[in-house]
Amino acid sequence: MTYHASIGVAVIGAGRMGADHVRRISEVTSGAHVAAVVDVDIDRAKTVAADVEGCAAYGDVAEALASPDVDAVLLASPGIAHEAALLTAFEHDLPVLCEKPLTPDAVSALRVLEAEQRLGHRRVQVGFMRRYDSEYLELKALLDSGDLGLPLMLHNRHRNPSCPPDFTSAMLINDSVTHEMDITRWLLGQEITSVTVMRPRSSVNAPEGLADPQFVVFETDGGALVDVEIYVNARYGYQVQAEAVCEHGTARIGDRHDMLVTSAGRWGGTVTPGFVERFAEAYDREVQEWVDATRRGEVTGPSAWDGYAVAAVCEAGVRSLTEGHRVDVELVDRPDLYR
Ligand code: ISE
Repeated sequence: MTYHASIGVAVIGAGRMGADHVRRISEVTSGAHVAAVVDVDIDRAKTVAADVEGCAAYGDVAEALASPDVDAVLLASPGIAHEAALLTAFEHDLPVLCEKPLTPDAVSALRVLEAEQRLGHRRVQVGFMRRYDSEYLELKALLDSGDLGLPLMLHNRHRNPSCPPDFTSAMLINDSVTHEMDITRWLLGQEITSVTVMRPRSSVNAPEGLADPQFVVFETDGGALVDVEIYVNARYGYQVQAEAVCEHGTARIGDRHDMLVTSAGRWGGTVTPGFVERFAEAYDREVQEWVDATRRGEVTGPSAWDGYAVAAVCEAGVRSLTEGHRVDVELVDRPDLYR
């Protein structure tokens, strides 16, 4: 087995997530360094690269990935640009940690699956980072142990303080509930077979025309029922909670209180302001495990199949939101590479 001392990572996309990953790889992760920062806005790439010694800035993905200094790719550009970047990475047989979504829709996700199958081995890990959160890991271990019997229901709450100005009603599904789609499939080891999206009246906090909050129900091929409350303008902070209801007990995560203060007739703790803070440890663990696997010459974590399956569930979800009824999820047969 070849073990690489330090892998050179090209970070594609120098926005909020990309810049955070550059910082993480430079300051937190061991066994990797940022060799290149790529952004269509070359000035933005230069600004982020300037903080890292020996790091090159590029405006073009193909040029960056052809560099002999690049051993792996962290893809943090907008989803619309993922397919082209993934196919370029495949040309160089480079491992890729691809921030969600794999691609914006199931048809393009299938093209990525097909290209990866032509390589004959997995190259892509999709950035569903909740799988690396210590509380979700604990819940997964408990469910897998079978101590509580079979999971029957999963209740999820997902609240953001506010959403970007260009957020649409469909993005509550595609950009936010996408995490619960992945976590449901992973925690239960089941595929989602249908999605129903319901909408209460919109919050006064939501921008005009945005259907926020929404209430989403998944059915699974293992007979479980899953609900997700998504509310992206909750104002008070960032909160993600899950409760599994099993045959012999329940398990709940996400209450997250460290210090509790009692004073002036009230008691309580604090709520994290956003997902970067709430899932900081999960992002660190995700990137470290990706780097460790890459150095061993392996690919682990959520696969391109997981990215495709979630894209298919998103499509059913958006249809349910617009058409107002339950929509079945259509999946192709799982290829051998992903079994
Ligand atoms: C954002 O893109 C994320 O990935 C966050 O984890 C999620 O909480 C948020 O709703 C999304 O917009």
